Amino acid sequence: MMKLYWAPQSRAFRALWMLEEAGCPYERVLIDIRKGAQSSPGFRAINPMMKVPALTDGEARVAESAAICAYVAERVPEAKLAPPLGDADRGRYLRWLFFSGSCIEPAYTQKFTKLELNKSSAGWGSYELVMDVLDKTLAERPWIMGERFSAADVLIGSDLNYGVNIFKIVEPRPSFTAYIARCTARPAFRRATEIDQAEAA
Ligand SMILES: N[C@@H](CCC(=O)N[C@@H](CS)C(=O)NCC(=O)O)C(=O)O
Repeated sequence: MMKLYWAPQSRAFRALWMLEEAGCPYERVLIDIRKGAQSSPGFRAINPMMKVPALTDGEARVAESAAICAYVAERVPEAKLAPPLGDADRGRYLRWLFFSGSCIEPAYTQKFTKLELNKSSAGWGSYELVMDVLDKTLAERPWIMGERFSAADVLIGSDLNYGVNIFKIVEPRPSFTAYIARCTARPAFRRATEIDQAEAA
């Protein structure tokens, strides 16, 4: 059975939401990052970066929230959370899956730290460019891939929800507000939120 190493109120929420979307049995192992449990030798063997989330599945070890979402989508194909191998949509899907860690997260860090960077050297261009591309895409469709929800929405939905509603570093735009409302209304998102809040309390 898949085991999720997680902590409430952290990026582990993405993996929690993804597993709830997949609807498969899994076990949760709490890593209390506020008390330093992430640096125990046992957890370091799973993720030497000492960060949650991490996932094990038999001998498999997966870290990085986007990799975990991709892994779970492939592990539970019946949940249809990713276009299958060979599907023409696979390219766009992978692009959005990687967009979270490669573009959205660094753009947030840039905004947060007010870093001035050369747009050609920064892999994400600029914070404004990342937000404009997301805005244009989400204004045209309910989910990042179109009509169908996918693992990429777990990442991008979490990023936008954190950016707009939790950290408040992203100025709300109509497309973002509507997209976040669609994401947070999903039963799996609500179950994950209940689990997260129960542990945080
Ligand atoms: N790139 C990682 C980031 C994970 C991450 O930064 N996790 C934070 C919580 S949000 C953490 O475990 N921090 C504990 C620490 O670094 O000591 C991912 O997407 O999974």
